[in-house]
Amino acid sequence: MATVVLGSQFGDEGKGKLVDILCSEADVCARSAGGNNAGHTIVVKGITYDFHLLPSGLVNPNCLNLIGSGVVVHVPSFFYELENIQKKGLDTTDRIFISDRAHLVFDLHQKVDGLEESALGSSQVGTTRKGIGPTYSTKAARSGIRVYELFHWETFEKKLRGLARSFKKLHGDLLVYDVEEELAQYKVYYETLRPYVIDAVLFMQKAFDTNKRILVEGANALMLDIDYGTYPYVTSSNTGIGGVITGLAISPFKIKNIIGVVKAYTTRVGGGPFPTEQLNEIGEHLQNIGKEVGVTTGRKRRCGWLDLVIVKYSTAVNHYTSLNLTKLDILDGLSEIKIAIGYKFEGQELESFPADLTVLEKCEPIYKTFPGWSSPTTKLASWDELPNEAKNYVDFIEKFVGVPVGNIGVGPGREHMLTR
Ligand code: 2SA
Ligand code: GDP
Ligand code: MG
Repeated sequence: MATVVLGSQFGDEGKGKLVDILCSEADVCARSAGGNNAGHTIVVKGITYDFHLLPSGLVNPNCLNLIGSGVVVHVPSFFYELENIQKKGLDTTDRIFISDRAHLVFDLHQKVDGLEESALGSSQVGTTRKGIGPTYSTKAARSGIRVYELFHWETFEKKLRGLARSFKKLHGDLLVYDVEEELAQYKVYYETLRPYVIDAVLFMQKAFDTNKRILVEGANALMLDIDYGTYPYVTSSNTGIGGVITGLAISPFKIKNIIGVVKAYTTRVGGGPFPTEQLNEIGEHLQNIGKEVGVTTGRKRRCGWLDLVIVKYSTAVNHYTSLNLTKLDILDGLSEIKIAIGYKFEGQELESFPADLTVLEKCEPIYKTFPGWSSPTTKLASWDELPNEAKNYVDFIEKFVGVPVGNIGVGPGREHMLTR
């Protein structure tokens, strides 16, 4: 059976930490979508690991790791990240595999990502510039290049040259790119990548047939989903449960748990609507105390109050079976804490989260105010030890969303997770 961990807000909820904890009871950790735009930080025994493209299951020595068919792979970043974690002492031998059906992200895509963003002027999406959008675009336009194609050198070379020519036609002199340089790099990867590439459909089929415990590590989050997020301020993949099923060829009947990771407040990186954003000292406080800085790009994350309209909508799309509330400790010491429980548009309360961004931009959140707690929660070892005000905050979230909160994060380390 499989357990799936998904981001319920705009990303950076703390999925990596939960995945690492759950990997002690998993045989396979798999990524289903996205690429090295993701940034998952894991802190184990004082060592910090940052994962981007690689699954976080690599921290656990008994876990096999799969980069699934729905993922887009920038090969230089794959090797760079692998070397980095090896230097930190992780043995990755025979524990990381890439689907032969995954698409390749080229330096070409990354350059085009930058150009497309610049062309948008003030309505920039604020992408990570890792080439994710252009790669999924070429995939949908059927001119993308899949991992296995690298091993058919002549066709590969022809296709990459063709891709470069068509982007050059679009962007002219603005595109500074040398196809020969990229081809020369891939001549090397032709040999070095081969041992990692597998038929991921067969791999997953065998894993299920032999009752392996599968853990799926979601990347990004539901509000960045290409279909259900705040389009066009989204990433270019299905970051929700749909992407897990297509990206890994998992039977929906084999998914036992879908854990929605919910940060105790809200953050967003890049552009796009954010109804509960606090452009004031509260936002700055959350940003500073929560150390809200992008793991991939180093950008400051925008911060605001918890928005349960979003978490409820996200639950309606992803069907969480339980929630992991994270970073509750960051709210320690605030005299009062707010939660958005509804939106008002032109004086009327909306029934659900709107698709129409022109409506969303004009929505006024309806807040419920909670008393804060003064004592620190980070060193606490159990739910019972939490201050009553913190327990009330968690209880309210659980009741409002209608999904049990199974775990509560009170610090970045593995040990900072309370079970309820
Ligand atoms: P892209 O690069 O095409 O996927 O960007 C499109 C939008 O998706 C957002 N996005 C993210 N949001 C939060 N966290 C992400 N990962 C990194 C992190 C981000 C970073 O863990 O901190 O380091 O800045 C992530 N990746 C993509 C992005 O901001 C755009 O709004
Ligand atoms: P992800 O993208 O969802 O995996 O989240 P990130 O790793 O990008 O961002 C979450 C950050 O919060 C990381 O630096 C984690 O180490 C940290 N973190 C996770 N859970 C907690 C928690 O409960 N409390 C605190 N203080 N930090 C946490
Ligand atoms: Mg992140």
